[in-house]
Amino acid sequence: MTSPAFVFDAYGTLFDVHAAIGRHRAAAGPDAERLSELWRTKQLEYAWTLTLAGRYEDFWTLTGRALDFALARFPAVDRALKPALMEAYRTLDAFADARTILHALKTRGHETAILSNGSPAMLSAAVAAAKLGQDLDAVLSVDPIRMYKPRPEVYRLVTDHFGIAAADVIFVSSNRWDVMGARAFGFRAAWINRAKMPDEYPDLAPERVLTDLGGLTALAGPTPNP
Ligand code: LAC
Repeated sequence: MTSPAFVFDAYGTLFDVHAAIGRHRAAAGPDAERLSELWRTKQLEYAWTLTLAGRYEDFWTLTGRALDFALARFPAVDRALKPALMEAYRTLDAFADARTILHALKTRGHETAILSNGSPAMLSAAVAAAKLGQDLDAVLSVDPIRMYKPRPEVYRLVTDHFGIAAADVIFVSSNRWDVMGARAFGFRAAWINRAKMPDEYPDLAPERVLTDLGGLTALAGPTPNP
């Protein structure tokens, strides 16, 4: 049996997208959480709608436009925070269990990667800031093919890169729509349901639903003897 490759979504899965507002919550005021939610919602919406329209702008540009919209929607938040929020997004905090699980998977002999809508520059800045690079074999961005997940062409970047079959990939995402896309392509998948959201897409279900990344060790091979 081939040892599966573990491929991770970036934003929301390894990196906490709400950590940017977390660094500036006091300055942002009482609308901080709602601003952060709308920022994320619009960022994803722009990626999906442009892809449906056959257009492409990179994810950093869309992240900035989504923040412009959220700031306009919540005018009590000082617009002058935009550069600081964008810089915080560039170097987001990783979830506490991200480094540990990547290291555990590498130690067990699995290949590991990120597959993300993020642009190459923002992904390399986030990976470096969170010190995740040493346990990642690849950081794959949609940017070369100029379309966003959940297009099947994006998931194919993984099988092309590693030269493996879709069934030999365990895709890990906290975004249920991304798990749907991965399953539709033929990956195995684990859904990290940190927020305890109700399930969706019943025909394209994950193999495991976990509350954090640590539970992935149940899908990994045994720890090698020292
Ligand atoms: C990503 C976004 C969609 O990293 O979370 O691809």
